[in-house]
Amino acid sequence: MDSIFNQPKPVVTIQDEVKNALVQNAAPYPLPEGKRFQYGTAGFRMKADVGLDHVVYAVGIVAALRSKRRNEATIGVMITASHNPAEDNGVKVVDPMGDMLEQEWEEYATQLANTENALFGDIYEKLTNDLLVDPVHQVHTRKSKVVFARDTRASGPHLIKALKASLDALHVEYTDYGILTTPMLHHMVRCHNTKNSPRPFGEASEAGYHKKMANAFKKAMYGRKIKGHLTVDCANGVGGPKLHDLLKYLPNASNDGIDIKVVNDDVIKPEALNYECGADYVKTKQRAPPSSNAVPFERCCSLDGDADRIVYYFIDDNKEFHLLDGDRIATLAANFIADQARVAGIGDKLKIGVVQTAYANGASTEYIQKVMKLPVDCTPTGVKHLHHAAKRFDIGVYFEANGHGTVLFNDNAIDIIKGHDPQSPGQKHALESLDALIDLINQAVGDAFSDMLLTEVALAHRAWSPQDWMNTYIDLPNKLVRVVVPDRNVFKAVDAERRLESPAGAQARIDHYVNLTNRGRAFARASGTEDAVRVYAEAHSARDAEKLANQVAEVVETYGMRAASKS
Ligand code: NG1
Ligand code: ZN
Repeated sequence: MDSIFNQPKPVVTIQDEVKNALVQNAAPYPLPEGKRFQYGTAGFRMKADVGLDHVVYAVGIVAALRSKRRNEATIGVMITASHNPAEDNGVKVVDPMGDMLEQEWEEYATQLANTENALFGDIYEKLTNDLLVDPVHQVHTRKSKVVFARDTRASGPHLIKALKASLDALHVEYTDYGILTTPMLHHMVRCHNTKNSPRPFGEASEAGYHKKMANAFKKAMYGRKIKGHLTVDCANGVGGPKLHDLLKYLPNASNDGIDIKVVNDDVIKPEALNYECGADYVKTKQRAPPSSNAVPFERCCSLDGDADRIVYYFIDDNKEFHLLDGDRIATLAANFIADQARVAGIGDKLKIGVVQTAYANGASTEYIQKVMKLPVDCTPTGVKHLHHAAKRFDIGVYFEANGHGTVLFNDNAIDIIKGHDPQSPGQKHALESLDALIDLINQAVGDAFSDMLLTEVALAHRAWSPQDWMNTYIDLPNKLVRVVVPDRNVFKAVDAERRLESPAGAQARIDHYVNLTNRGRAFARASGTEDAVRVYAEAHSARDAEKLANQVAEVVETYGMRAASKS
């Protein structure tokens, strides 16, 4: 039988007008000499003034191609460098359902970013033929669609100009959302692409985002009261103005709602961004931002620079700091959701699970498995891996320890929650809270606002103070070390990054030290965002965790040097 796959592949020629425009519009954004760009875990991220405009121009081409590949679905482009310093910036591409760009396409983005201006027309033609033309998938003349936004960095407007220049050359239909948090942009993308589907995500506007979340929050609270107030550190980033917007829609303290005190919301002084504040500062320094004026035993949380990450914390009456990180949010959320499902009478119909990375504290993993009796999956670092793994559950809760994460409800879970006939008022309450959570949780991507409101709802339902939450399990002391080596790429990790496959012999040395340590666990892996190897160690005591981390760091240094001297 003559299958269409046997037919010769047609060749598409791009009009000279488009190829020339691609080259001409790129003129203000040359490829800097001697630089090599790579689309990593967080897209492209670097100092904003060393060729990032060239990279962003190239990303416009990627987004246009990606939209065509997905039958002119709307693709997102976000300009942000998250928790990095103010002088950095970055860019990442958002796929149609609001998730991260498909991994295979990271390579095309890398190729385009490293292309000289003069070759943009030719590479566009080549990639069109390689990626879009096959006997079953024809390139048609409908326009690609892209939506984009930026955070509050000073370099943002210039980079947006570069992005528009390549989108214009390709006649892309686009919407400029101005300044948004990263998760808000993901929300917009998913709204656009689900407009006519059986499960529309919502209204693709800022007001639409705020209304959806505020209404879901009110429903999920179900008349519960929140004790005390919550201090939110916005890292002097985009989260500040956007949280002030969201607060206009949320019920306030005098209205049975939430009493939020916003701190670090200065977006006027560019250098203030992420400076001595924000989720990354709090997690890595293990201390409250000096500016937060934390009151003993009151809930505090910190967002990162683009508001896709959150950690909670409090200080006690000795001013001692207590961190409630992504692992804590995951356990709180999973526990709450599993309980509500049980009360609603649908617990046995739903497969609920938690996804973590190797950086999750061992005590949290044990708590989920042994006390909560839920399955735990471990994936490599980077939310795209966790997101993917979470889809294997009906309700998949995923969080990185540093506070990136969300909860995914699949169609089966949504159908069961919406379709179950409650047998008692208790069941009805629980079903309605679960239903509200489907909207409260930003299922496109981890969202600091949504995770914050979910945490508040779960604490209110349990009437828990931050200490009650802290007392659910005791973290194992741990230590994270950054080791600089001549070439981090010689360190190849396997088994969800928990073991080193190469350099040969290194893992055996690590195992040796781990086996000598009481409750010891350690691993080393090359960072995906920095030129370094990260070492993580935990043990029953802080001294042992530190000792083990130093021993493993030494193994990494030795094997790193050895590999360099051989090459
Ligand atoms: P790398 O640099 O690959 O360890 C870091 C974080 C990740 C994730 C990414 C993206 C740690 C140990 N690693 O990755 O969790 O957040 O940045 O931003 O926190
Ligand atoms: Zn971020």
